[in-house]
Amino acid sequence: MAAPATSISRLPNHAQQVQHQPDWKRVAYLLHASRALDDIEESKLLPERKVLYQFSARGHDFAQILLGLQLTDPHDGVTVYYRSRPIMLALGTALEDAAAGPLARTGSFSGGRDIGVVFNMPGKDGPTVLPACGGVGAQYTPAAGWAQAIQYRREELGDPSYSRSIAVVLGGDASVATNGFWSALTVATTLQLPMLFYVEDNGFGISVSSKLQTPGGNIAANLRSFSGLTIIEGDGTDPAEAAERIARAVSVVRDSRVPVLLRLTVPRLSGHSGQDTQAYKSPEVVALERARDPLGKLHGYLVPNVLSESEWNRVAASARGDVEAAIAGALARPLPDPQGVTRYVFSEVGADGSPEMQEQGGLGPEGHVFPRSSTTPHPEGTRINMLTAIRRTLDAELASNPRMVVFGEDVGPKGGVHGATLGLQEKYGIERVFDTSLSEEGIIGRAVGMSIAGLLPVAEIQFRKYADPAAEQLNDCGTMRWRTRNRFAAPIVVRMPGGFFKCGDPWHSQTNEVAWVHGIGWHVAVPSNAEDAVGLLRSSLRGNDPVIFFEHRAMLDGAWARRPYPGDDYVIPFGKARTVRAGSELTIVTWGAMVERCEQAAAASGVDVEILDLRTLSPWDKTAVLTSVEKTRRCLIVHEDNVTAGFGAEIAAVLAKEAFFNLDAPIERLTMPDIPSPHSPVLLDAAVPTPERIMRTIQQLASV
Ligand SMILES: Cc1ncc(C[n+]2csc(CCOP(=O)(O)OP(=O)(O)O)c2C)c(N)n1
Ligand SMILES: [Mg+2]
Repeated sequence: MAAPATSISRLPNHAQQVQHQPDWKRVAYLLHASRALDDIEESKLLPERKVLYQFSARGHDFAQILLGLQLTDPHDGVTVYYRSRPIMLALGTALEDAAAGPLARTGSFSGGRDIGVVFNMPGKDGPTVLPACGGVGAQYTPAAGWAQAIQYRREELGDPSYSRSIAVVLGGDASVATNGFWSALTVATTLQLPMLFYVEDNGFGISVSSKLQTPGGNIAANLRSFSGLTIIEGDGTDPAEAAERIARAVSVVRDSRVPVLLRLTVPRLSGHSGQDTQAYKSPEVVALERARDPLGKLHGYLVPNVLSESEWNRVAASARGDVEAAIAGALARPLPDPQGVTRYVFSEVGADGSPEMQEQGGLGPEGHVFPRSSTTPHPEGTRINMLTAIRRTLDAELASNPRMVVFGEDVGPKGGVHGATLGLQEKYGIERVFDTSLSEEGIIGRAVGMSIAGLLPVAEIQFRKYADPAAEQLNDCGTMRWRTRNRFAAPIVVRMPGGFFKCGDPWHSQTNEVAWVHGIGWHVAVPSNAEDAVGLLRSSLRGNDPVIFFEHRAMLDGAWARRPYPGDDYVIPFGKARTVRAGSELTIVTWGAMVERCEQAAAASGVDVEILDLRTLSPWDKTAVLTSVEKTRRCLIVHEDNVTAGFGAEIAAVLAKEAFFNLDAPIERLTMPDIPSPHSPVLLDAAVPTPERIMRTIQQLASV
């Protein structure tokens, strides 16, 4: 057996004695199985169009298998990417399931909803593989969230079974150029989280050289002076070296609870995906890559010292036979049922009335029981502003739910730039209420990882516009339940202030709440006053779906929005509009800061106006709107967001179809024009609907 290769820089001494002899026969079997899957897909199933999207792992496979066999702790969490099938096999994915994914059959990890190599695996009997994403770099920050949740569950929730658990993220050499990589690296190193960054460097991102992803092409070399990070490098095709490096990297993270970056060089022996001819690689490069094939090297390493030639051949034949049987089994599985394609966007209730719970993610699967809720307000004391109402609700829920954590930029000692978390860190400690690095992708991706690890993350985005850098994580969070066919969900709550205040501007005053209504899987709440903020926020914090909770800046301390605190058990179910004012001649549908303005306008208009405050836009109360419009026969929709494809367009479309014969006038919209929010109060008044303009529009519409 070859001796381990020499040690590398910056390793703690204890790691020098790491045991790294894997079960080589098992490694050989898994490697042959992975090759057989790739081979049959590439040579048969892809040309036959039974597999539509193929990603070969040839060359990456060997080292991934070694890594997977090291991940034995039941609370290890792994985020993978599209070239990660070998590690899935090593972690226990059955061959038939692994084959069924690319064939888009039932029973696979997405039931034909997602590309076959975009894996997930709930952690019932071992490590969790968090739902993979197609976006390169998206895998990093959820892994950091998992790592932080390990610490939280061990230290705050006092669960010693997390003492040696780690988070592992797999990524390619091009992925190190992404925001997600740098965001997760910052989180893991500043907080010293037990997280392994496993970089599979094949020199290419599709066709682009790694020299364009990081200067000189070697991320490990560039990160050598990065504080708080242990770097290990090696050849991912050399059996002895790869086994030693991987065992060492895992053991440093497990034992020392610190982040490690392990960069292994590997050849990509096939095209990037089934469609890629690799015409951009010279024959010399292809030949050099072939010469590095880890399968040949493993054969040379094991035969005859560990396995005889005939044993090796038997292992290869049995893996091939098992894969052929698995593919036959997968092909015999039914195709997905088209009738079910719209299911599991949100949590669903079964025939017996109990939730059809996701297997993993959020509080539900672990049986968390919330205190009693009430839909009846019990107003207490004097009126408080919306900001205090939000803070008090967070406080009450933090007190009763040890799995809840609140975080974002400046939410710690400062209490948030708007003051919503003032005093909460002092009361609940730095582990439960904490500042984050300035990376919205890091905030949301971390929240996703924490949620999958069974916590309730409540993330603050400082201003709505600054959710933009987190767009990918927000999207992937919302679609998770559907993508995984209810195996996983990440019910996180994202609070974000926005809208105009005393003035506007293109950065702090955007509303654009419609983006998440259009996005998949998000509930969207837009409270207009303190009482509704309490009820809607508590519903969000006790729900089982991700929520965007929009806090309008003008209402946070607005006098009109003040209400008495409605009690620590008060909840408002989503999708229930509030009738702000009953009337018979015209319906206004509105929400957020426009509710107050509509009320003023209606009072001065001389028209008998009914005002509905939708309170939530996803879901929205269609029944209330249709019932009101059937009565008044006129509808004005008022919102602060831009007009084109604003949420008013959706309401108008539904009314045009479902209330067509009940309308006496065209549906009218009064909104901001299609411009960013202007700064000068004079310009702002010209853009955002004012009570005067709303009043005039009411009068015009009433006279049609
Ligand atoms: C955000 C994003 N941008 C672009 C793509 C298209 N894309 C898919 S894989 C890939 C290259 C990734 O290369 P690397 O990280 O080195 O992994 P490898 O495929 O080489 O293993 C690109 C550009 C994507 N999936 N996601
Ligand atoms: Mg690459």
